[in-house]
Amino acid sequence: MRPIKNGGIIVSKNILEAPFVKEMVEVTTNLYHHGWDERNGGNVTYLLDEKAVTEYLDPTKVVRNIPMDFDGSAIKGKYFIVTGSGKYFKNVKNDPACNLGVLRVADDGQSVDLLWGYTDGGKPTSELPAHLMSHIARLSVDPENRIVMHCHATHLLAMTFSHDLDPRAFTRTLWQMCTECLVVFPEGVSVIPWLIPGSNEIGKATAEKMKETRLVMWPQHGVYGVGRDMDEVYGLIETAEKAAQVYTYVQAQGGIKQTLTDENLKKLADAFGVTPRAGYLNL
Ligand code: 2HA
Ligand code: ZN
Repeated sequence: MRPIKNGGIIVSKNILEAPFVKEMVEVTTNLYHHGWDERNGGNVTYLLDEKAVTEYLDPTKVVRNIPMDFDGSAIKGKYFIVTGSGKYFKNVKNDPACNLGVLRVADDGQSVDLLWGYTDGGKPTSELPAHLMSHIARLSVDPENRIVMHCHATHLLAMTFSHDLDPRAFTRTLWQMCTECLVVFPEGVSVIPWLIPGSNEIGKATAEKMKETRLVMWPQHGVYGVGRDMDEVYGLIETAEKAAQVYTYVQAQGGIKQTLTDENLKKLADAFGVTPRAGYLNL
């Protein structure tokens, strides 16, 4: 809590009431209840305006400095709220201060300054490199991007075992499973090779793809999504996951007998004013 002078009266703004904390609590709870983040699965990072942070926290009061293993100079000074390493999304709502942290990328670019949270001495998610690299990449193509979200969406994950991993083929199947998919992610989804989680290598591969698509599949692991707000990124993952669920049922029911044709998809794109990824429709 930070004491603030308001007309001569000292008041304290409770960070637990901050909209960005509430949004993090809500989204992690939803991810848990969908079954997409078992145990310590999943991680979320949310880029915050300095002004929003300083309403609740004194930016000169650094709780501790936490080293990181990659170069974040491109976003030094930027503030994020980040889920904690090893923390269970199931527990965020009962103890946000232990399971979340507000941090600023330090001037050296090699560490972060913790301003609030991780009260048990914890650290930011082990996927911080993939997240921050994805923020940097995404901001280069969309300056309004704020959120990177990773989860283990069940049916999407399952599809990475049974479906061709070619991004065009993967995207086309998702587009065909629900009419809304093409409208929600006309740029398609990317797929990276299987790589070690938490590594800079997986961070670089993910971030590179984030310049082209807001959804990136991690085979045999899960999905990454980005967006300007929680609704956008959650909605993206939810829509792709629903399509993957339908695909699972369709396969279980004996396979595709009819589907959306490329002509249907083209008409849909025209009706909703979206441009399907070039070369992804056979027209
Ligand atoms: O943070 O999901 O990919 C837990 C994970 C790692
Ligand atoms: Zn994961």
